[in-house]
Amino acid sequence: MLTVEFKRLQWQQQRVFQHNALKTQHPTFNIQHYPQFVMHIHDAQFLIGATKPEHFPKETTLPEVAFIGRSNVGKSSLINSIVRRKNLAHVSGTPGKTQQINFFGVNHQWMLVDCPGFGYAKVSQTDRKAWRGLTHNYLNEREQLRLVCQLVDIRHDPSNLDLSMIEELELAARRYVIVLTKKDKISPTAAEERKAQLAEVTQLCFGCIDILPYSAITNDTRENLWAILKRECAL
Ligand SMILES: Nc1nc2c(ncn2[C@@H]2O[C@H](COP(=O)(O)OP(=O)(O)OP(=O)(O)O)[C@@H](O)[C@H]2O)c(=O)[nH]1
Ligand SMILES: [Mg+2]
Repeated sequence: MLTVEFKRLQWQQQRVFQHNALKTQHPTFNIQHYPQFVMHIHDAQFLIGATKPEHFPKETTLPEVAFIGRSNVGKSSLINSIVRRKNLAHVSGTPGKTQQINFFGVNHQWMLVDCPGFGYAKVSQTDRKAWRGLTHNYLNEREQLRLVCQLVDIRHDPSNLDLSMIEELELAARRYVIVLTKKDKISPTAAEERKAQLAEVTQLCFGCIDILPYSAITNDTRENLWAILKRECAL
């Protein structure tokens, strides 16, 4: 007879196994051959920049996808890449550019949410606390938030701040994808190694649904991200 504790462990093991299986794609599967994953963007516009939770749009129930990560990691560039626009979200070589939570509406169907970057040394302690509080509030309280893209620079080990964001997402019971940005800057082998490292780090995490190397220059894994967005937001 199985004890309850043993059954629980067995169930947990099974979850981890299923979860890891999800992260591994079949090597011959090329998503670009599947037209159903292509996303047609006919409308994308900036809606509001929120500096307080009271500013978050209230009159909408559209599904939202949020983008979080260190300052300069490529959040705004990723948003532009997803909607195939050059300047929808402001991209800058100067870190700490996005200082509010920016909401963008897409196709009047769903929303992209660009959060302020964390970890930029030159931002004052007070500002840093305020942005952190705002993002925390958004991640924990926002009902229509369906998916979070947590961005990590593919060239570096995840920092303590990256890891604490993953922990925060787990605690908030959010579903999230780890997007490894700037993959055009390293070799495919090094990219695979980084992906494996992140898979190891998140192997006991329940909320992490995928780890996706990405380049906002080549956009070659855009269909993969579209497919995830479509599924998570039921688009
Ligand atoms: N080579 C390369 N450069 C990228 C990529 N994505 C972003 N960048 C560059 O990285 C810099 C920062 O990009 P942003 O998109 O502004 O980064 P962010 O995370 O929005 O930055 P903050 O708003 O300051 O938090 C810019 O110079 C981009 O051109 C990428 O995939 N490949
Ligand atoms: Mg930005």
